[in-house]
Amino acid sequence: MARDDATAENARAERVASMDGDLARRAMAVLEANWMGHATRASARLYPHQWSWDSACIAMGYAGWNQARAQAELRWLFAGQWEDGLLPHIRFADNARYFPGPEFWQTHRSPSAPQHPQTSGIVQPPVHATAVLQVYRRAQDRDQAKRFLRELMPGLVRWHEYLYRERTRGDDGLVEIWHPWESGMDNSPLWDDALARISLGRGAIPEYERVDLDFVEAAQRPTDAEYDRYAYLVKLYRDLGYDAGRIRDECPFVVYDVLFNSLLVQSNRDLVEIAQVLDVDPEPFGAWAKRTAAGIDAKLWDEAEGSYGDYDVRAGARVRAQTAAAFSPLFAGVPTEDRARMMLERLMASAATIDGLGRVVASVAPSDANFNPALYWRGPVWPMINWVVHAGLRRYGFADEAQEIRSALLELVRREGFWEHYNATTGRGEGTEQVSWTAALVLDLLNGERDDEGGVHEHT
Ligand code: 9WN
Repeated sequence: MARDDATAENARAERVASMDGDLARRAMAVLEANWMGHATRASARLYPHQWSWDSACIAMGYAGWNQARAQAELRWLFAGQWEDGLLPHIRFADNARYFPGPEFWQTHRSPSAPQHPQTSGIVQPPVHATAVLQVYRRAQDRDQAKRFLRELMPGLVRWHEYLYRERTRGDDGLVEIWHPWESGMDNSPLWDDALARISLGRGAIPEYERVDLDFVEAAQRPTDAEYDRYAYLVKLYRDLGYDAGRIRDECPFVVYDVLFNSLLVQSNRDLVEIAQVLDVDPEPFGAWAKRTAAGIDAKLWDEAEGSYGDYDVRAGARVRAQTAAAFSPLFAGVPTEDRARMMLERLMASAATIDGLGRVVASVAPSDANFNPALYWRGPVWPMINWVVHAGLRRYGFADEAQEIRSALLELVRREGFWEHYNATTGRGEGTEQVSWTAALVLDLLNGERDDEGGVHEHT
């Protein structure tokens, strides 16, 4: 970097650090502590590797104060991409303790997996094109940032091509997930029925040992029965050599998830913009966005309920659970204005109210029978979900409600620090601590104050 650019970047880092009292500085310190020299571990203790969707969020957090880091983060992730385009949900660091580690995944059984680096063999929600574009937008050195776009675009395209090639069936434009971990919302009640249908005969469960309970109370983590099924599905995929065609036929867990598909629509829209910057034909990405948005509207909207939701492909039925994922189509500009208004009412009625904070989005609606304020994806407040909903509300012009959620989330973090999630009744920080994407999304929200209306795109 030229001296002038370095000075400008330092000046900007200083400006960012002084935002919101010491909140931004504290957020930056979390990322600094989790920086491994080439990428950022998801958290200080429980998650010592690079996670796919965390990493995209982390890059957005770095983008406003350290472009070099933001770009390095995404480059490192994409260096773990498989030959068939699969972007793995974990890129492993060496010698770190976590279950399931590379010895359990055994991805060498797939001809597409890289020998090095070691990775997992499933995916996470596709928020990467959105992250790449955000990094570009926040860059000061436009030429360099354009080179970064040019460098990352092929990997992004191969990633989406993989999803449309291997993860669709029929022509409804929706992509499917094959593991609860692929949703990013591991023990959400969304998966209860699909997992309950998996009966594990003698010898079906591979040998494994949980590590997570060494770090976090069991009451805030998935059950052993859930872990048995998570491990069983991984074993099934590795036994099938991670062959997508065979998994598609044999997998007992196949879901069209509304959050995953909504993030994909937005990522496609962002690919359109990236293509335009690079003077490349944007049409194929626009067509993907349109197709998947239409699929969400046709298959995942329930008129009687007035809500979007997931679809269990194996059961041939909608999934009944009131989770925050239902609001994610707002983020991608999918619903009509009428539907958006219905969603807004439902959202604000089902939000969590924590003493002195105003409303914030709980992962499961407090009125849902499965709601548990402290149990991971079954109730607690997750920053990423609130970030998605906040952007969705702004996109549709629901500025006051967006502001309410933003303020409440930031206040939770100010009070408690950078936790994985926050108790939906008491607001206490729970799960694991020193969490990178919590810090990064706080930085992005603080930075967003300075953006033009929304930092999200027009509703198309
Ligand atoms: C499994 C890293 C990840 C997040 C997920 C969150 C949790 C892992 C786990 O942590 O999942 O991928 O071991 O519980 O559910 O959303 O990406 O922060």
